[in-house]
Amino acid sequence: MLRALIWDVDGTLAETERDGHRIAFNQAFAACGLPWRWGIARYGRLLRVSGGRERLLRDMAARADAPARAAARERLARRLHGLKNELYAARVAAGGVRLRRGVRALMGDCRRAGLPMAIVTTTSRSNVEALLGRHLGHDWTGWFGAIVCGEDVRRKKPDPEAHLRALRVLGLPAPQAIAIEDAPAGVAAARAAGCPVIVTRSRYFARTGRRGALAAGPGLGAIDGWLPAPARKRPARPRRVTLGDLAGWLERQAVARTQAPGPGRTARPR
Ligand code: XBP
Repeated sequence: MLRALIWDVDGTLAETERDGHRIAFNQAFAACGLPWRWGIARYGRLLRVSGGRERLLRDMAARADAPARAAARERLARRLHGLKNELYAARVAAGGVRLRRGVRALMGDCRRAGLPMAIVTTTSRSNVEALLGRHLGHDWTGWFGAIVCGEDVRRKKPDPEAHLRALRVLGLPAPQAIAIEDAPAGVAAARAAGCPVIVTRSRYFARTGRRGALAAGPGLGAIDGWLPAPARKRPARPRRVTLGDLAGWLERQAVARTQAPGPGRTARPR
């Protein structure tokens, strides 16, 4: 039975990376007088590293023109990261980053049904505040039973620490809380925490696999392209992923498990 929804932020709620964080990083480099610029493809490769400060350090490790000493690199990364977050917040406040289609509607489904939601992200809290304050209103924190951000954990995704923390706060067992993620690291984190996962593919993670997930598709704003397809009786509307679809996917998995051959069970003849 579905008892909570756990939302990832970057890539899942909004396409924050290419036109949000990446541009803000480049503005921060320029503001600090650095000639560094992250192009779209390069930033995509850097996204394998969770956490903006960690991403900066990874990039600096490969640069001849970065400070040689680790302590100086760490200082520079902190300065750039703080500035990047300010620039990102300004960009979001100016309307530069929208929620993805279907996100707000699915959140509305949850609120009407009284289903608890959580935010589980390894991005900084200030970025989540900027994005959700802009799109859900000043009382957005009241929408969520748990909000876990990058500062709240020692180990970022793909480690399950953030998901486990949210589950503790919600007081729910992992198998009853569906996590919505776009990137392989997020899927791995949620799976390691024991949560069933829905994959909503994003621009940078357009090929995240369905393996280990209940379902995967191109976004919550459409029902075409999802595998498995939502099992609806009628009506076929709305043409977006609904809470009923999520519950249906979870139920299908439960049925498949009871039918799977296990110790002491034999496969049913077809
Ligand atoms: C996304 C991240 C973050 C953002 C940038 O996490 O890994 O690093 O790219 O934000 P998630 P910060 O998919 O869990 O939302 O610069 O604050 O790290």
